[in-house]
Amino acid sequence: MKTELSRRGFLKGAGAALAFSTFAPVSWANPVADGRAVLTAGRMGPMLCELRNGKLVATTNALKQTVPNSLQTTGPDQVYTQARVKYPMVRKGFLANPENPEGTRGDDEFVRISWDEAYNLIHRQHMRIRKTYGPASIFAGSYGWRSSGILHKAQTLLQRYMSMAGGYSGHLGDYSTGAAQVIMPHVVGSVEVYEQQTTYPVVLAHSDVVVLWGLNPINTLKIAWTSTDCAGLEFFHDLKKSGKRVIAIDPIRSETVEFFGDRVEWVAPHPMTDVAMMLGIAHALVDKNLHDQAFLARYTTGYDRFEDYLLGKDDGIPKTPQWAEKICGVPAAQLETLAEVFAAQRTMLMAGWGMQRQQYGEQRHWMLVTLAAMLGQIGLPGGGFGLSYHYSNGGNPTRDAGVLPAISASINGGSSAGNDWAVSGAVQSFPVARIVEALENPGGEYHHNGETRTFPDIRMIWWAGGGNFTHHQDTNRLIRAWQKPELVVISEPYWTAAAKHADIVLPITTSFERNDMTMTGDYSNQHLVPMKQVVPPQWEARHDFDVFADMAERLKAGGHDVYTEGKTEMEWLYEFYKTAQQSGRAARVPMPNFDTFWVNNQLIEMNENEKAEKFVRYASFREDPVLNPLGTPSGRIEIYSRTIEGFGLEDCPPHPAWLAPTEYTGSAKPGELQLMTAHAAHRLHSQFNYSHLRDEYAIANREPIWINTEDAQQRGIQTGDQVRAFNSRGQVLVGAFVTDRIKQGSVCIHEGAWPDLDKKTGICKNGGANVLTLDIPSSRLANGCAGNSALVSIEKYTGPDLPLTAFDPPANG
Ligand SMILES: Nc1nc2c(c(=O)[nH]1)N[C@H]1C(S)=C(S)[C@@H](COP(=O)(O)OP(=O)(O)OC[C@H]3O[C@@H](n4cnc5c(=O)[nH]c(N)nc54)[C@H](O)[C@@H]3O)O[C@H]1N2
Ligand SMILES: Nc1nc2c(c(=O)[nH]1)N[C@H]1C(S)=C(S)[C@@H](COP(=O)(O)OP(=O)(O)OC[C@H]3O[C@@H](n4cnc5c(=O)[nH]c(N)nc54)[C@H](O)[C@@H]3O)O[C@H]1N2
Ligand SMILES: [Mo]
Repeated sequence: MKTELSRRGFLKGAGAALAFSTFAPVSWANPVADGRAVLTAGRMGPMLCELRNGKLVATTNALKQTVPNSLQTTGPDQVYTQARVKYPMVRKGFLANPENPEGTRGDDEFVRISWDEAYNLIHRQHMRIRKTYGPASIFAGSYGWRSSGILHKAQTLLQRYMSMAGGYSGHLGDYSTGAAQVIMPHVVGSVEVYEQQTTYPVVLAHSDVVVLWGLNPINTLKIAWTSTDCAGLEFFHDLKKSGKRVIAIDPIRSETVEFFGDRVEWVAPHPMTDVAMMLGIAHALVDKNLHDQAFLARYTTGYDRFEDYLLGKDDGIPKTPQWAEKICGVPAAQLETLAEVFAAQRTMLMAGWGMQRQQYGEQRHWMLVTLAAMLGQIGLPGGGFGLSYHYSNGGNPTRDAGVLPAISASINGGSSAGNDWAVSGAVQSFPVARIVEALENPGGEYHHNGETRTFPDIRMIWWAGGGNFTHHQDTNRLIRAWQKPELVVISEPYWTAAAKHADIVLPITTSFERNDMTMTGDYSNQHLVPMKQVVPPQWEARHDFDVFADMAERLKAGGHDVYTEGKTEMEWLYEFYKTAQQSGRAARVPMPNFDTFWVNNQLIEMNENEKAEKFVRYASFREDPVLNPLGTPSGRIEIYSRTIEGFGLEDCPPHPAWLAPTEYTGSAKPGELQLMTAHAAHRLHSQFNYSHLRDEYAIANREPIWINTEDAQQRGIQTGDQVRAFNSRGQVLVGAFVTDRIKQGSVCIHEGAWPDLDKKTGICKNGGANVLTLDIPSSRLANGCAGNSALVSIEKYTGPDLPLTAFDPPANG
C-alpha cells in the first residue's frame, strides 16, 4: 500500500521545492518562513505546521488517514501552553544550602536563576555526591516518552553526559510490558511484544475471527515510539469493512469497541481475571476434544503438566467454564461458545498490554500463548496470537529502507579516540518500576528473573524526558521516597508535578523548536521524515543536547567538544542522513542529497517488499521445529518451564495459573470498586493534558471517572458530578461519567492526569490515577509495573470548591 500524502501536504510540498547545491549548514538551520506549511513529525506521525506572523497556529496530519488522530492537533498547545518552564529555576531551600538543603521538595518556593548559575550549582553538587558515594548513587535511568527524534533524545543525551562523568545507575525494562517482556523469552524465546507481527495484509486475507483481547488500538495506535506510519489505524478500518467476525474482550466498551459498532461482539470480564477466563475456554476445548493434540506434541513442552492443573488433577479444582464464570463474570455458556468458535475457524488472538500491567501480569500472556497452542494455529497465516497489533503498527510489513541511526549514550566516533575520558555506562541497573522500593531500601536484596540483586543507594536523580510523577504508582509513597536524595534535577518543557517536586528545573525546548529526523513505523521503516524547526526556542528554553554539552565542559576543559564530537545539530543530522543513504542504496531507495532533502522538506517513502508483506510469525518454526527451533531451552513453546520452576517463586509458578490478586473484584469489601487505569484517547500518558483536547474529555473541569450505571445509582452519582475516589493510599477529585460502557464493579480513571495535590486536604485535584494505585511488582520474576491493580471507594464530592492548579507554573515561574 503506497502512502498517499494528504492533498494539502502534496501541494505545499511541491511548491516548496528549491534547488540547493552546496553544503550550506547555516541555511539548513533557519526556521522556515511564514506562509508555508512546514513538515515535521512527532510520536503521532508526520505533521504539517502552519505559521502565522511567526507563530505556530495549527498542526495537522501529513499522511492521508481515514481514522482521525486528535493528538496531531496539539502542536500550538505544546509550544505556547502557560505550563511551559520559561527559565532555569531552583528551590529556595536548596539554593540557601545546597549541601544540606532546607525545606521540603514539592512544598517550597522556586527562584529564577541564570543558566550558568544552574549549571554550576548542579555541577558542584554532582561532583560532591559522585565523589562521596560513587557512580551508583547517581540515578540517570530516567524513563519516559521524550519527544521523537534521533538526535534530541533526552535520556540518551543524559546518559552520554553521565558516562563521561564516570557512570550511573540505570534501569531495566519498561513500564509498558515489564511482565510480558520477561516471561515471553521463557515461553517462546523472544520478547514478542516488540516484534513484527504476522502482517496486517495476511490477517485481512486469512483470518476468519479476530479477537481483540484487552486491545484498544483506536487509542493506542495514534502514536508510535519513532513516529506512527498510520498503517495500523487504516488496518483496523479495513478490518471493520471486511465483515470478519471480531470479538472484543475488555471490561471497558473502549473507543475501539465503539469504532466497530455493531460489527463487534463485546465480552466484558472483570479486570485481572483473564487467566481464569482463558482456563475456562481451555477446559471447554479439552472437554469437547477440540484441542490440537498433534500441535501440542510437536511444538510444545509441558502441556501434560498444565493439563493436570487444568483438569484439577493437582489441586482437585477442575478449571471448568462454570468455575471460570464465578471469577471472571462471563457466563460459562459463552466461554464454551468461544472455545467452539476459536477452534472451528482461523482465529487470531490479538492481546494488548493493560492486562499484564497488573499483579501476576506474567500469567496473562503465558496463558494466552498456551490457549493459542491448544488451538494449533500458531505459524499459520492469520492464526495464532499477536502481542503487538495495537502498538507502533506492529503488523505493517517491513520496507526496504534507508534506515537512520541515532545518537548513542557512549562517546564513539573520532573524537573519543585518543582522549583520556573514563567513559562508563550504567554501573548497575534495577527494574524500572522498582524505583521507589530502591529509594526506600538502599542496598536491599531482591529477586529478578532468577537473580538475586541489590538496590543502589541513590543520592542524586536527574530526570530528562519522562513523567515519573504521573507514570509511577502510589504517588504519595513516591513523594515520601523522593525526599531521600540530596539532589533532584528535572529537565522539562513543562511544569509537571515532577518539576514541581525537584530542586532544580531546566527549561527544555519542544521538538518544534529544533531540527531532527525520524523514521516512521517501528517495524515498517515506512518513511524517513525531516523534523524541521518551526519556531525559535521559547523563553530561555535550551535543547537537552546543548545542556549536556555545556555540563560536559564543566567536567573538564574540552568536554563540550568531546560530548558533541565537534559537530553541530545540523552536522549530526547530515551524517545520520548519509548513513541512511548507504543502506538506502543497498535497498534501491532513491534518496536525494541531504541539502536537497532538507530544503525540500518532504518525507521519503521506502520501498515495499513483497516477501515482507506475506510475513507469518512462527511460519518457519511450524515448518520445521528442529531446523528452526525457538530460543527456549527446549526449542519449543514452553507451557511448563523448568527454568521458572528452578526459581521457586510463589508469585510465578512454572506453568500459567490463576492466582487471585491482592486487590481485585474478588477481594473487594462491600462498596469497593476495582480501579482500571487505561491509556487515554487524547493524551500520550501525561503529555498534552494541558492542551485544548482536555475540553473533549474533562467533566466538571476534572479528569473523568467511568462508573457503571448501577454502581453510580447506588451512590447517588450522576454524570457531571464531582466525585471523590479514595483508598488507604490517597484520594482524587474526578468528574463522573456514568455509563454502561464499563463492567459493573469497576471504574476507570485513565492514566496520565498531572498530580495536583491540595496542600490542606491531600486530595489530588486533577484526578491522577496513580495516587490510588498499588506500587507492587507484577511478581518477583519480572518486577513489572502493576499500575492496573487497585481497589477504591467513591462518593459524590460535597466539600469546598478546589480550584485546579495542575497547569499553573509556580509563583515567579
Ligand atoms: N497506573 C498506570 N500507570 C502507568 C501506566 C498505566 O497503564 N497505568 N502506563 C505506564 C506506561 S505503559 C508508560 S510507557 C509510562 C509512561 O510514562 P512517561 O513516558 O514518563 O510519560 P509521559 O507523560 O509521556 O512523559 C514524558 C515526559 O517527557 C517530557 N518531554 C517531552 N519531550 C522532551 C524532551 O525533548 N526533553 C525533555 N527533557 N523532556 C521531554 C514531557 O513533557 C513529559 O513530561 O506510564 C506508566 N504508568
Ligand atoms: N493515545 C495513546 N496511545 C498510546 C499511549 C497513550 O498514552 N495514549 N501509550 C502508548 C504506550 S507507552 C503503551 S505501553 C501502549 C499501551 O497499550 P495497552 O497497554 O494495550 O493499553 P491500555 O489502555 O492500558 O489497555 C488496553 C485495553 O485493555 C483493557 N484492559 C485493562 N485491564 C484489562 C484486563 O484485566 N483484562 C482485559 N481483557 N482487558 C483489560 C483496557 O480497558 C483497554 O481498553 O499504548 C501506546 N499508545
Ligand atoms: Mo508504555
